[in-house]
Amino acid sequence: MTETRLTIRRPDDWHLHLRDGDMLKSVLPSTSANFGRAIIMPNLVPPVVTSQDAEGYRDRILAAMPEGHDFTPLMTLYLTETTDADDLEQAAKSGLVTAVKLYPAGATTNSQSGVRDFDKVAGVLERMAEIGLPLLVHGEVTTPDVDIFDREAVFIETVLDPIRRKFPKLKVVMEHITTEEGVNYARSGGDNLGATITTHHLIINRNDLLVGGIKPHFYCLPVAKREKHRLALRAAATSGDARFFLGTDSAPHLDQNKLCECGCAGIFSALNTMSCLAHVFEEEGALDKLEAFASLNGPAFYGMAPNTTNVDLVKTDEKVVYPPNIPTPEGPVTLFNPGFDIFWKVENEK
Ligand code: OTD
Ligand code: ZN
Ligand code: ZN
Repeated sequence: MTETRLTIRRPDDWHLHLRDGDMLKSVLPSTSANFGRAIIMPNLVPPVVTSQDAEGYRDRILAAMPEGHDFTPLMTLYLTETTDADDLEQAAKSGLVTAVKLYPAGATTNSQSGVRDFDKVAGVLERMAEIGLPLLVHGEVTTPDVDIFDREAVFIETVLDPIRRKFPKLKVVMEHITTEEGVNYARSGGDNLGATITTHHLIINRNDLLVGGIKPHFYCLPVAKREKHRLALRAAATSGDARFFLGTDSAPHLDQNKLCECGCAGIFSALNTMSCLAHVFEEEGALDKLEAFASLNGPAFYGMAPNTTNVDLVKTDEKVVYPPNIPTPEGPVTLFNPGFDIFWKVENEK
């Protein structure tokens, strides 16, 4: 049996949905087994808005952690038009909160409390620029006249670029970019602009979602785009460029909430992400860039040190079989199916 082994620093996930309660307990081990840290998205119902909310949520995550796992949740606050700049500053300075998340109202799952009038958050953005707290943006406009496939490109032009011009010192992460325009805009920025890329957007395009029958488990927001965009994302992720780093956007929903007339957006990929990424980077002849994407560029952007332990990615001739779904007390959550056989597995440092 032939074996290829790649040792990299333990990866981090710079964009993750863990939910709460039973779902949190069910999905957390998929991440905490292999990742050192993750930026935890605040779109609970109700959202994580105040430092007190973040503290409570962090404690619930830590309480749900399996024994022996060494994982740090990095908390975020959900920016609303009434966010208190002082509360935010205190939460940042105490280390409780690592970033603030901007959702345009209605852009994705549980984003009803998001921002409608950007002038109302100018004071908070000013403060964040001052103290170096990053703003993470879900970069899609939500006005009904803009086609869903154009929402990212229009957001960059009409919202993101004006914000960055108004607050040139503000650190910004373009979350889960899905287009060539997103890649190009991230490349045009300086070192205070970063972009996360999901595993699934490196693998699926909109044909995978829609051709030959609709695939609810490939439905996520931002929606997968045409092939040229997927190729642009692959080029960016595998380039080694420090502005691009992994954010899985693993977003679990019960199957029953995806397989219905109005199915939820979100792909659960935490469990097999590193295996899928090794496959993608190998396909691109860029295995030597995987560590930068998954383990080095993210911490560098956030001003943190990389993890001190390693993981091994090991490829053998033997197929790695992941379960099709994971159980929760309320029903199964389907795991992202990349559409190719997986031969890479993750081994934790002994
Ligand atoms: N996209 N689903 C969810 C969030 C993300 O935009 C996102 O970050 C979710 O279910 O929370 C999704 O498709
Ligand atoms: Zn988002
Ligand atoms: Zn997300």
